[in-house]
Amino acid sequence: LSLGRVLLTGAAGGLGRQLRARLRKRCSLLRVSDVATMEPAQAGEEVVVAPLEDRAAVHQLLAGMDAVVHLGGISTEQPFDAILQANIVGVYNVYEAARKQGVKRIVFASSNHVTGYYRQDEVIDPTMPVRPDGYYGISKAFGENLSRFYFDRYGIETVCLRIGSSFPEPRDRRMLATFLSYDDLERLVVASLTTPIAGHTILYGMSDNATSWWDNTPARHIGYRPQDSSEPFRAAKEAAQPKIDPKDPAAIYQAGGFVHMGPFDN
Ligand code: NAI
Ligand code: 15L
Repeated sequence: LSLGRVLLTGAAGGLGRQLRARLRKRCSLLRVSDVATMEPAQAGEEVVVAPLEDRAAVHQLLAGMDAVVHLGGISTEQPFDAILQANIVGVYNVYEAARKQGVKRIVFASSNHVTGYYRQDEVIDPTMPVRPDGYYGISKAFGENLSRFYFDRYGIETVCLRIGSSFPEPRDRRMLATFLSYDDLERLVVASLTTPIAGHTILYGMSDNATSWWDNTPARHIGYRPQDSSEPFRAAKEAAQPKIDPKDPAAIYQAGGFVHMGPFDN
């Protein structure tokens, strides 16, 4: 089943490089974009350097596409002005371009930091109110709300992936709960692109971890079935990292160390 003509933003990043290699063989055309330098185009690819805050450039990026996987933007907590341009103006440009260019489905890389101020001793689902842990999480909540508006008003479908921690392996104890393997990331993105009716859906991007803070039951219709788990990494991670102080906010809140980032003097 071909995924058709797909735009991948953030293609120079950690997840972008993974998904580029994995999606390439499934698309009739994969257009990849970033503000940073990317590998040259292979067969079936187009490579376009474009900043997301450049409205005209983003409108060109979406021309002729069937779907977008929007990973581009700032991926950690940073000063508001930087987040405003890359993540807030950037995601607005993507949705306005989708409306004008007739693109009907978007997979939006949101983040668990939309709900980072829930506690590590509670299990939440995607229907619960957001509790962002910084400007970065707020920008992702903006993207989720913006995409809901573009669905309600214009019928553009979006699957918002509140990605946990997607790296080659969990980096610390916290990531035993939040880990998303690269293979499961691919499964999640492919399910989001191919499910017959996506509507507007929010779900957490996680593997089938033994410990978890998130319940994806409200998004079962997407058909995502994780096959990996953080469990094989548990013994090594627990041996490498002493238990952190339970009074430390980084151990209390799902955000982990993000609660210690900022404030910034702009
Ligand atoms: P990354 O930081 O490695 O990649 C992001 C890419 O976006 C970079 O290549 C960067 O050059 C590009 N970018 C930044 N500002 C831009 C702008 N103004 N215009 C055009 N391109 C711009 O991040 P990573 O890990 O690959 O994450 C991809 C997406 O997934 C991000 O949106 C991130 O917020 C989200 N995410 C990732 C998680 C993870 O565990 N890796 C967890 C939660 C969310
Ligand atoms: C994110 O949103 C970040 O992009 C990523 O770098 C990780 O820190 C991840 O969340 C996490 O919460 O572990």
